[in-house]
Amino acid sequence: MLNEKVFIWIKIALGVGLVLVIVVIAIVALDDGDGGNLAGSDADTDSQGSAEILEDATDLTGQATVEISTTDNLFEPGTVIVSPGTEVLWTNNGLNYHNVKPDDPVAFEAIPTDDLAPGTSASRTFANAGSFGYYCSIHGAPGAGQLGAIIVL
Ligand SMILES: [Cu+2]
Repeated sequence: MLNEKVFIWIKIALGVGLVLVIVVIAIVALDDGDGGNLAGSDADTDSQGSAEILEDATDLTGQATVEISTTDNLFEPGTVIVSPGTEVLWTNNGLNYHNVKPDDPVAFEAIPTDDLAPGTSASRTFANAGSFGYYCSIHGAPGAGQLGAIIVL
């Protein structure tokens, strides 16, 4: 009797263990799939966005330094095309405080509000090709309000 009960419990334990292993494998597999899809869709969105933006962009390729005037509340020119290695200099010509934050938080180092007070300038250098949308978080959000884009070709 005892041996039969123990055997049954061992069977149950093995069954539960197998189910747990399957669940863990399924979760890991789903996570991997999501991560891959997210990265893929981000890249797709960026390339499509830059293609649409290119028509309205100001071509400033071949210049070592490019200036963007920050006013209340616009970046002018809003979308610029520059060459790799270009220093982009934002100057706050407005009366209000502004900042420069990349749509993708890790795309480039943001320029904080304190570094772009009225009458001051701050720059970032764009070494690599890509499309770098940005915005002022005081007067905009990613893709809305006070925004611009640096397209490095
Ligand atoms: Cu602003």
